[in-house]
Amino acid sequence: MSEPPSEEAKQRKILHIDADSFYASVEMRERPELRGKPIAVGGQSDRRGVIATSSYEARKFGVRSAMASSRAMALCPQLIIVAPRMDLYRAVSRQFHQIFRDYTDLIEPLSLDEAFLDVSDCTRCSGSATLMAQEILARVRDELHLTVSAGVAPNKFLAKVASDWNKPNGVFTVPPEDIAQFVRDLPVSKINGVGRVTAENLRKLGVITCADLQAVPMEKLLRHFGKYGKRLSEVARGIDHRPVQSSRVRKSISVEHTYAEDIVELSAMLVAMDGIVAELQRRFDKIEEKYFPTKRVVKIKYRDFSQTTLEETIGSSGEDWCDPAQYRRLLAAAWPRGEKPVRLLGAGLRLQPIKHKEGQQMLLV
Ligand code: DCP
Ligand code: MG
Repeated sequence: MSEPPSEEAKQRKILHIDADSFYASVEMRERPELRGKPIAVGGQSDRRGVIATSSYEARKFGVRSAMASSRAMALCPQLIIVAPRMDLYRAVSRQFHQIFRDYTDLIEPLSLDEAFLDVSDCTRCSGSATLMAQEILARVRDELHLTVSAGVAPNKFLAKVASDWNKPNGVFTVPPEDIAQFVRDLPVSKINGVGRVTAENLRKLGVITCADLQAVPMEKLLRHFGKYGKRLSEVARGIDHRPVQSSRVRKSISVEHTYAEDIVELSAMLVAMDGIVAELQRRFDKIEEKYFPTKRVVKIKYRDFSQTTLEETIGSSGEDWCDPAQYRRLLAAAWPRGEKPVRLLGAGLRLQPIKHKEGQQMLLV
């Protein structure tokens, strides 16, 4: 008789779920007059003036995420651009997660519209991950009037690739016995983490598909890509041991800079602070879907290594969290505590995960 599989060898069942044209679909659900039209979310009024996403109708014209709104309008003059409503999308995301939790608690969100679910221990649907995915799609459609797509596979890498395969509103399963065939023709650019630069470096080695990558000796991969070479070699064969991790909760985000020469004048510190806050803003933008800032923090390390921090609760919502003027004001208030030349300045935000606000703004559908 065979032994029960060890934890390591146990076949996992992973779902990757990704909403279809997420922000745009939510807007079309809320505003029926937009349905069936080329629409985009983002744009004009947004201070960055870019498209966050577009409806599938708009995509036919080439309108894409991260494109300048002016270019999108040139491609599709009848395009309707609506302003994003993040609170609404957060509320919808929580509703997705409520459905997911009927299948597992092991959920790793990647963004508001995307998550990995480890359903290995779920007994619903006779334990069939594909049936669970189909049921989730049907529930999202019936209960939330939106569509999502799902990838089903024994690991995160394959599940994520697969969720794109039958998009929109589709499920694609990579069963263990199909892995070798599935990866063979897969372009390496589909590997999560292989950006334009890595793809180009791989191309120079003659590598376009995962089959090409499998043929490259490990020592060559290590030479060209360092430690990442090992991971590349594994994913090329469809291997990925990363567990699904319920999200790590951040308590704060900060940017610090140590200056080559101490800064003596407060006026120069204030100018330097603007640069630090710009970087903080850039980093916070990447996680803003998951956290609310609760406090601003300024840190000063003086020439003699003594240090001080000053923090301030952020008041009403809607204010600009990374407002440089607010950080300058805090710095000007904190510096006189030591009144010495400064070797390091820092700016940060204390954070609260958005899920803690659950229930406060539930959307009625
Ligand atoms: N988003 C953004 N800026 C980008 C990419 C995305 O603001 N450069 C936002 C808007 C999207 C949401 O994130 O609606 C989800 O991103 P996806 O990449 O999953 O794109 P969509 O869900 O819009 O479309 P798809 O159907 O291709 O998943
Ligand atoms: Mg999506």
